[in-house]
Amino acid sequence: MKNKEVLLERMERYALTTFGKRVDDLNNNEKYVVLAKALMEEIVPQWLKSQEKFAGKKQAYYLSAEFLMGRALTNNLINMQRKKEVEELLAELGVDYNQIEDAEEDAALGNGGLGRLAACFLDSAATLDYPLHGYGIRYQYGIFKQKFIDGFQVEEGDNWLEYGEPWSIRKGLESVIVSFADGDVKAVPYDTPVIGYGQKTINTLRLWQAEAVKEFDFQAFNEQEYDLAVKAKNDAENISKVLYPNDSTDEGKLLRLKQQYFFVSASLQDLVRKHKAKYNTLENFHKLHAIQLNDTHPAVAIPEMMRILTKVEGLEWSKAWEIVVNTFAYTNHTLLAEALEQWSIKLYKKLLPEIYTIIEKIDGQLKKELLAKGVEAKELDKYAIIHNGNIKMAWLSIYGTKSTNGVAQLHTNLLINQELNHWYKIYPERFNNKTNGITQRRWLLQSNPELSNFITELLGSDAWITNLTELKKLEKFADDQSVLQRFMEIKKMKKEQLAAYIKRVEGIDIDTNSIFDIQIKRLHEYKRQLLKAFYILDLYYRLKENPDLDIIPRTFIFGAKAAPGYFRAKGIIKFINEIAKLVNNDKEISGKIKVVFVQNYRVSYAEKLFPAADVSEQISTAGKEASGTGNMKFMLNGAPTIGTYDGANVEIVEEAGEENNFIFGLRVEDIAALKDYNPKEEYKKIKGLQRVVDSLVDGTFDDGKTGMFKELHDALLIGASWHKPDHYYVIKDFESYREAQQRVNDAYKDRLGWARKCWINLANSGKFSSDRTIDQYAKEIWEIEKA
Ligand code: 73E
Repeated sequence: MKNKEVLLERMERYALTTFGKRVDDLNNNEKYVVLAKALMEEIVPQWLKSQEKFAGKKQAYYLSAEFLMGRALTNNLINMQRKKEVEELLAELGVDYNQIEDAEEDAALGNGGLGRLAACFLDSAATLDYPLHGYGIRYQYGIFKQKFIDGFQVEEGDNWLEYGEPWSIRKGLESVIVSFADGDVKAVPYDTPVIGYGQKTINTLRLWQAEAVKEFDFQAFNEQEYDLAVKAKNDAENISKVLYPNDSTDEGKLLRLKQQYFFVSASLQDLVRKHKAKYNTLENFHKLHAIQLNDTHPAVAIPEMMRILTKVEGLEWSKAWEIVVNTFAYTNHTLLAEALEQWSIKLYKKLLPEIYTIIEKIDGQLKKELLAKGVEAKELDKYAIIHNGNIKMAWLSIYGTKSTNGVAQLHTNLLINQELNHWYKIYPERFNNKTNGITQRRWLLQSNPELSNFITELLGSDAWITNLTELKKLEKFADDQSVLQRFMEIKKMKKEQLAAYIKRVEGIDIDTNSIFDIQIKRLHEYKRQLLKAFYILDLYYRLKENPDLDIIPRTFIFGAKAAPGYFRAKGIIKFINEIAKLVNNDKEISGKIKVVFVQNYRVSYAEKLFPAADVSEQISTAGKEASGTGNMKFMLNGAPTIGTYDGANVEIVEEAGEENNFIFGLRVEDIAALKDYNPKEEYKKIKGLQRVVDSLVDGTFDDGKTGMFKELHDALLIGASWHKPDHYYVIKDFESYREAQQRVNDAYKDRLGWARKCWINLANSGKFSSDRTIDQYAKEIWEIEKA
């Protein structure tokens, strides 16, 4: 009771001093802000205390260009174990908690899996009492907001800071200067607390904002220099203006390189300054810091640290190299060629000439070392960091770190045996796997309280919240009808909640008795949303021909953003929206199938979608999805997977059994063995397929004269200058997918049998907690200890 009074008193104070009103008179957004501020007053002292307990101990740092945090309020309340109390307090004030929750903008400072993984890792580390802190960029605009107009994706800026962001604290006095060839920029840190479950440990996410070095210049300007002064200010601020909206592609743009160096240099300067203040030497830096590079985006940390150690601090090159290699570790997240970062020498020299010289020196050292290890001179090109006018960031990352890891076993095997095999031969001890994970606090406890409570009730304990393998004990209920019945009731409830939300925000009615078949992830050809689209269209035509076709009603749900410059991905969105229009408006089909492409898929929408799913679509071309993490979120909420043998799907099926999932399609080795694949011939042989593929060009659909549909059709049947026809095997896998979907339909008829599959997936999802992943990073790479 007392806590509540204190909280209310604090809220009243913030309402007065921040908004000049009483709490009663605030709108929902303002109420959200004062609530968060009031909570911060409680969090900050504990945060400071938590930092003290790690003083003098080795700590780990996660350098990432993206942190896809989503909303913080509910997550923080849950981890503080105060959600119920705050809900009650608000209720007493006549305020609905859900409306306050909904007033918070997502912190959408990431594209997809890579950025969300970083967020899950921070939650897990704090919960496990590991000192892990994030370093990144405080983008003023996160990933764009998406709308559909006439079925086309339209992007809008995500000005998430507009109405105030109460969780971060500007630490202006800890600003640092980052130097580029064209001038200096000030990096200002904003710190956000990362609260572990149970609130014992509170770590820090430090995001840097770019500002002009001297506001002073603005006051001193004379008329002629005004525009120059404004330009300098804009140029500086532009660095942290906006997140690049590309997932799994490399954009070799100057501003992107500036962003990378900006946050990396600021972060390293920050760490070095603090370390020196304490130890007055950097010789022991690696004994107290482990720095994980989230993909190659922060790989410039390697030469930057060499610069600081040798040129600023005066250490010997070889000593410095030893410190660097023993400090850094690198995670590879993709094998896609278009995602492997290569910066042009020209760009680097122009912006970071000193860093470029250091990279040259590293490259020279590498060649010597390789020759000494018996590599033949003619083989050196394969390893060269600088080659053909480009700098290969992956090579730099492997050579400059003690650890290179993949994100699922299949992915790591492909790295070791194929893509990076030549490197593996030189440094086998550096390579390891760390299968991704997700935090059950957000993806079950927060997003599915109904199922969470049921689990706790059955287990007689909530230990699963911090030890997900406890769920294995649920397996003994797999044949308990009353348990399965309750599970189905909860699933129905989550479907109703989702349906109500979809009705409200999309204006579409969906039938909660239908199978909710969901594919939510970035739009990319390799993820094959098009395969699902073709399946739906084929099913539609089959239903038209045979109204008695025996199917369980289905709602096909998609959520995906396409990179604004990815023409084909946008074409696929338009195509699916055209199919949705055709299917949803056909009275003859009504009640059988429906297609919904939700707008602006993001973390807070995901929290509503995963718990409501009956089927999880994980249908990437084998070998292309490094891990996937959405697949784990579905599993944790008890949805079987229809998927390929790719990424972490392999491990999901290993845990939950093939018989409880729906595996189809070519495997990695099948694709490798394919010869003379001719989709133009093959698509004619598969019943119904030609009709749906040709719907792209035969006038069935209208792409508004953009040429999008023809281009998609050509990509499948003719190919393009940069790829063979159907290089993601949509046509090749179609029949196998359709057959797997038939198995889904048939299995769902047996309601209890279906619930049993869901249940066994849930019970075996323990491995996919990011708590397990973080424990492995902490022990096997970072060598850090819990508080
Ligand atoms: O398979 C996912 C993986 O689960 C992978 O595609 C994704 O990372 C996830 C987390 O490990 C990923 N994103 C990027 N590369 N891999 C990427 C590349 C460039 C820019 C932004 C993101």
